[in-house]
Amino acid sequence: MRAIDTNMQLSQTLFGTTFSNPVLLAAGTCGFGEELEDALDLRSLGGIVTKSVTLEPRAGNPAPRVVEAGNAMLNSIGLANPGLERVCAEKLPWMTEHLSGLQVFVSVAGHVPEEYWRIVEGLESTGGFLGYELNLSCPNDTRLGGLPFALDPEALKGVVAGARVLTDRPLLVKLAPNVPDIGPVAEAAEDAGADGITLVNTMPGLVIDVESRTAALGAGSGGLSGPALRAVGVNAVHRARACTSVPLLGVGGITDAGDAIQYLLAGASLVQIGTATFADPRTAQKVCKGIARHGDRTGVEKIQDLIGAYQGANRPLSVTEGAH
Ligand code: RRO
Repeated sequence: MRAIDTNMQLSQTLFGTTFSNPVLLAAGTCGFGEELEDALDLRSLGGIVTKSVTLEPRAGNPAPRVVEAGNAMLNSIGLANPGLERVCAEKLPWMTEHLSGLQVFVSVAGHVPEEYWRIVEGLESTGGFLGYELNLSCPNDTRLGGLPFALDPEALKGVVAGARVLTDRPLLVKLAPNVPDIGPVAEAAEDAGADGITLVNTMPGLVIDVESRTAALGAGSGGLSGPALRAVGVNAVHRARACTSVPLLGVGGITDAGDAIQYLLAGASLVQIGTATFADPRTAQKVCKGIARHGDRTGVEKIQDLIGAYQGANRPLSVTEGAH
């Protein structure tokens, strides 16, 4: 793709490096970049997040792994990935050769804190990526005997603090939407050493086939994504912005530039495109162009002028207004 023809400055410096624009591809939607190589010019993007990497290879959950769920998608992939050894031997060399100049975060997942730390240690001496996104919020493969770490702030802090001492690279933490208030969870991630926070992973959901009375997904319940999740994600960014000062990455239900701008206004510095890429692999590029068009049309000179510019309730109502 040619550089976008715009007066708006889309680039920004974050985590000590330059992001040419604010639109990334979300974890689990582009493999390690190779899955979309033929469909779009990856280097036109702000960056990508890889499929979550586990210590051992994982075949994933039984099919079907993806079903429609109203204005949403439900998945239970089950963390299918080649495992740390093959990622180091095959994926990172490919990424180094083909994606140089693109900002890449490697998503990391595990059942116990030590697995996260061993993966970070295993990747640390290799090149081909900028930083990590700790996936503490997969709804389909929880930590041993419990909830995802992102639902337990004390446990989350332990994982993040342990990873923090192992690397100087940017460390993102990906949170789950299904908590009463995500603000304090984001605060816990920041306190433990996160450089940035990604909000949100998918929402636990279930689709039942009424004829067979069994789950539509092979594995039963799954994670809900797509437009139905967007308002949840935007609110999560808004809450996290109020409670933290690190850069935020907004993800959930973005299909066009307007959706992405909502996340930016709520306080996200970067956005990630997930489900919409499956329908149209060029969504991220279109979103980026649309942000630039919005900026040119409304006189926004640089992306930073949109970030956090949400003005609050349109017309705050008192419950007693109009009462006599
Ligand atoms: O692989 C999955 O089933 C999966 C993961 Br790791 C995740 O973080 N979120 C999701 O919806 N699915």
